[in-house]
Amino acid sequence: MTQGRTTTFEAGSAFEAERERAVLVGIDRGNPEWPVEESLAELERLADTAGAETVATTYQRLASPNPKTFIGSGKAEEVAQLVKAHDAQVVIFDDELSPSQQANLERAIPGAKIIDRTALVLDIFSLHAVTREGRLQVRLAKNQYLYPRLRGMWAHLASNRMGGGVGSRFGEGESQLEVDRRMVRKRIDRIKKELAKLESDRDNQRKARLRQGMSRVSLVGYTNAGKSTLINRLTGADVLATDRLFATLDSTTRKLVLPEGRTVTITDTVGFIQKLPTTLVEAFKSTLDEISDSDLMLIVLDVSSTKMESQYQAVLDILEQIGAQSIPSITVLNKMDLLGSDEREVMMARYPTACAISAELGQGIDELVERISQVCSDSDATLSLVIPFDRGDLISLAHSKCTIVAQRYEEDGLHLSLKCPKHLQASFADFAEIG
Ligand SMILES: Nc1nc2c(ncn2[C@@H]2O[C@H](COP(=O)(O)OP(=O)(O)OP(=O)(O)O)[C@@H](O)[C@H]2O)c(=O)[nH]1
Ligand SMILES: [Mg+2]
Repeated sequence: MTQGRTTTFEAGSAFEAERERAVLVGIDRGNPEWPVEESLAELERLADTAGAETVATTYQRLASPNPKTFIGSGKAEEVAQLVKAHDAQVVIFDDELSPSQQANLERAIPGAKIIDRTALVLDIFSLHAVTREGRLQVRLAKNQYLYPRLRGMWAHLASNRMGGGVGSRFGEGESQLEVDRRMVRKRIDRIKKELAKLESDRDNQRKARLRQGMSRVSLVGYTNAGKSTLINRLTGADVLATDRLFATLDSTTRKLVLPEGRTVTITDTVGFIQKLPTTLVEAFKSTLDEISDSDLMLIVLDVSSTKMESQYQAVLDILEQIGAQSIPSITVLNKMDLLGSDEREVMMARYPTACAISAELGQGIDELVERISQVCSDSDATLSLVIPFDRGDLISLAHSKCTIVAQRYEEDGLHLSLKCPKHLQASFADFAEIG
């Protein structure tokens, strides 16, 4: 027996009526971390961001998706009825559909475009990508997503009535419906090559920062947690911070001078979401490398979200996926201004080592900066060195970037005891004092 629930909405204003009308479909797997209603509510926000109005949502309780049609065939019939009743143009599934599921659903639900969460997220990414690298990364992800789905998808998009709108912004040139796998493969290779070029520029910038011995701090967190608001607050950057999902796709790096004079870099980058498509994680590798190459992560949490803990877990899962799980981190409880004083106490008791802030109001920022200083100096090593006098470069590096504990001049050079940031240790490796 199938169980489930259907919710419908009255059409909104005339303006909304012009937006694409969408039916959302999920599966209730009985997952307590992400109850299906919550996941569908998030899907509705994503649909809204992409420009679709949700006219009905429905779900079915299933232990695992039906391999043929994702939902059961009876439920698919019900969705087809919903589409008719609400004059919907698009049906959005809350999980990634396999190419054959998608093709079968297109047959079972005629007259509507069938897309999944992945296509929707890709769609938003393509709306929000600004830089050349961001656009290329999105194009890569889309083409990789499209590749196994070519037949079904093109046949579907070939119909004029279905073209355009949510889930179909597949970039320039993609209206050439006759495109075949070989061409897409070629395109993927070309994009990868272009990205590799850009990546080497980025690598050079990163190396330059490394040579300067700056610790690299990255902001990570669920989309809409307040990362961009925080980088603006910390560094006076003017990154767009707004109440919409995936406002930031492109990384921004700014310098921050800590109270003791040490300069670090802070990088704001793309936010995470549960069920983040793997194609996106792969395509955004160089952007995500900003995180996996950093020395310290500020994991920004939105305390006003009822899903904060599940969002935190989703962030930790993705950090593991990109190999960043063991980078030192500070948990930052953001939007504390939205909690009442009792709730604040509960929150602080639950995360006693976290930093509580309001990026918006600038509360708790000094303490956060203090914590960043502490963690950065924790990784300093104490070195005893003898630097020959003809290595003025190293002597000045030591004085400008390290904390000198003691120094004395001897015949063989300058004897130094210093606290040295991790990145600079290699520069001094040949000059360790022996004995
Ligand atoms: N009340 C309150 N709102 C905040 C705070 N920090 C951020 N916001 C709001 O939360 C929304 C999202 O903020 P962003 O800084 O854009 O979030 P983000 O993490 O960069 O989001 P993405 O770039 O989409 O991943 C904006 O409307 C901010 O004004 C805060 O401390 N308190
Ligand atoms: Mg942002």
